Formats: sequence, structure tokens, C-alpha cells
Amino acid sequence: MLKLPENFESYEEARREGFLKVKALKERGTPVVGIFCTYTPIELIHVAGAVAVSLCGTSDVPIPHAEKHLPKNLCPLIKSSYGFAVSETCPYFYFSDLIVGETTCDGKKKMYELLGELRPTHVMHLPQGQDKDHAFRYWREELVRLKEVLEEKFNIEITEEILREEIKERNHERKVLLDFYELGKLNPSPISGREVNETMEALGFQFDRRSQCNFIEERTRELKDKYENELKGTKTNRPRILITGCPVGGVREKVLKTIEDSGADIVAFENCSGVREKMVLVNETIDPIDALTEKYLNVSCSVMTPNPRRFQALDEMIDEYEIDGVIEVVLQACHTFSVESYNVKRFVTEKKNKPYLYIETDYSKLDMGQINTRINAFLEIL
Ligand code: BJ8
Repeated sequence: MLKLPENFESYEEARREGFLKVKALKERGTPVVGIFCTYTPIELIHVAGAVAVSLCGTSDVPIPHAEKHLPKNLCPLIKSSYGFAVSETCPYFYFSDLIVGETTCDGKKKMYELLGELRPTHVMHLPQGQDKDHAFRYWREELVRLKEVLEEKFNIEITEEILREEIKERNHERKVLLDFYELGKLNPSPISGREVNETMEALGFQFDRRSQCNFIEERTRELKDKYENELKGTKTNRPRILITGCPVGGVREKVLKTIEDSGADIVAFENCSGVREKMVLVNETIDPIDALTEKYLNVSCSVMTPNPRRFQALDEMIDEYEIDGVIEVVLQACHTFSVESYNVKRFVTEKKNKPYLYIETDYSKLDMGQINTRINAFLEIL
């Protein structure tokens, strides 16, 4: 069983410490922009002189507050995010000068209307597909509008030059993070999936981007050495699992920990808790707004119809990470991922000839026993 490093900062620790860091930034006059989604062109927020902080809720604690305004049968990520906001229990929301959301799923886009009553909220309208000619023009227009909103809000001019510099810097960060993720390609893997997931999500609360990169580069080096010196050439009977579907930050203990405690290694995440956004860099040679439009339009989320890029990513990842089984995690009432799961199952079992398990869950602990049983039964057949 792979152990977490001694200096490992859990997601919760990072989130808690981030409160003080964001407060200090605010006191120095740095604006804070709250975000929710991988479609957010984060480069524009950085060049506006702001820090971007994730407001995606991963706890069931604030959900009862949300259910006073929202239906019970709604995705827990949406209810948790809104519950933190409406109960004023999330300092990141409290410190946000602006919220940027996108019209991804129906639940989120309607929730933003309510959020707009609590904080200034700008919603980018996302095309529903990627391949029609006008999708690019439409999304580009939305990026230009966001740039103007940020310029006006923070009284700053975003020039082409600073945007180009930011794109380079962010591409460098993506390469560093991808290198870390790709440790999972080593067999046996030197890193646990839980560490990968917590480390990546904790980064959302660390605002010194240079030291973040240094930390990740150092950890990647350590783990490569560990593989070379201790693991290379050895065999393990732990099956290699790929996680796909919805973001899993809110079910980390219930699903990810159970998988690893039950004897498997999570070596890859094809979801927004993983490489989805990191695999493709922003083109540094063309107009920067065109480049960002292209980059973010092509995120392979199930809110797009059709969504061929997800299947392409699954195809490549199952081979490159030597996957033995795929587990899809869908959050309750997430219709796009839930409907798409039929095709994912067919693709994984028929085209890739790999076992597939579908788990639909929420942030409560009620189904822990059932999930445990299903995961153990699935691992038995691998
Ligand atoms: S790019 S995965 S972060 S939308 S909130 S769609 S789980 S019902 S989070 Fe997402 Fe952006 Fe896509 Fe990634 Fe479903 Fe819940 Fe909606 Fe959700």
C-alpha cells in the first residue's frame, strides 16, 4: 500500500491555511475572483491582477442551507457550493470581489442567478458543442466580454503582451502538473491516487504559483527516484484503476480511499480532478484570445454535445496508463454524465475490453456500506 509523504498537506489543511493567505492578499489589495469550472479562462483572471480561487463545494455540511432554496434532488456539488455561499461559512466566497461562472449544466447556471444576489457574478455563456463553426466565434465573444468585465471591475488594461506572458507561464505550470500526473504511468505506480487528487485540489488554495511549481517538481523528482530505486522491475497484484465522470473532491473518502484501501491503485483520473485540462497547452504562436478560446472550448466535459474528445482521452489513457478497470463516479442528479455513462460503459467494455463500474452517489455517508461492497466485488473480478 502506498503511503502519503510526511510533509503531505491534505486538501482540508490546505483549504484551511488558504483562508489566512487569501485574507492577507485581500489586505494587500489583491482582488479575489471565485471560480467553479475547468472552462474558466483563468489566464484572463490572473492578468487582471486577481487571484482565482475555487468555490466548488466538497462538503455535505452546508447542504441543508442550500436546500432551503434549491431542490433536494440536485447535484451535491451545486448544493454544497451554494450552501457555503448562502450561509456565509466560506471565507473564499466571502472575500470574492467577483464570481465567474459558465452555463455548463442546468443546475449550475440557475444556481448562479441566486448567487448573483449575494455577490457580483458574471456568467459566461458556453456553446453546447465544440465543432460547429459558430461555436468558436460565440465563445471568443464571451472571452472578450469577460476581459472587458475584468478590466472595468479592477480598473486595469489587459494588453496582448501581458496575456502572452501569462499564457507561457500557465503552460509551464501545466507541464509541471502533467509530469506529476504521469507518474501514474509508471508500473508499479510510485504514488497513490489519493495523493494525486488531494495535491492537485489543494493547489487551488496556494497562491504563490512559483513555489507551487517548485514543490510539485521536487515531489515528482522524489517519486521518480523512488520508482527507479525501489519499484522498477518489481511486480504488484494491485489492479490499476482509472477514474472518470464527475469531479470527486466531495467523495474522496467514500470512493477513492475505499478503492485504494480495498487493494487497487488509482493511477489515472480522466475527469476534472485530473488531467482533463492539462493535456492540451494553449497555443503560444497565435492571437492570445483566439488561443484561449480554442483551448477552453475543447475541454471534454459531458456538458458538450457530442463529446468525442472524452472518448479519445479515455482511449489513449486506458492504453498509456495500462488500466485494468474503469470506475465512473457520477454525482446524484448530474444528468449529462449520467446519460453519457451508457456510451462510456459501451466504449470501455466493448472497444477497450476492460471491466467498468458505475457508481452514482452524493456527499452523504448513507451509502458507504453499499459502495464498499460494490467496489470490493468489482476488484474481485479484476
Ligand atoms: S468541465 S465536470 S468542472 S462542468 S455541477 S456538471 S457534477 S450536475 S462539475 Fe464540472 Fe466544469 Fe464539466 Fe468539469 Fe454534473 Fe454537478 Fe453540473 Fe458538475
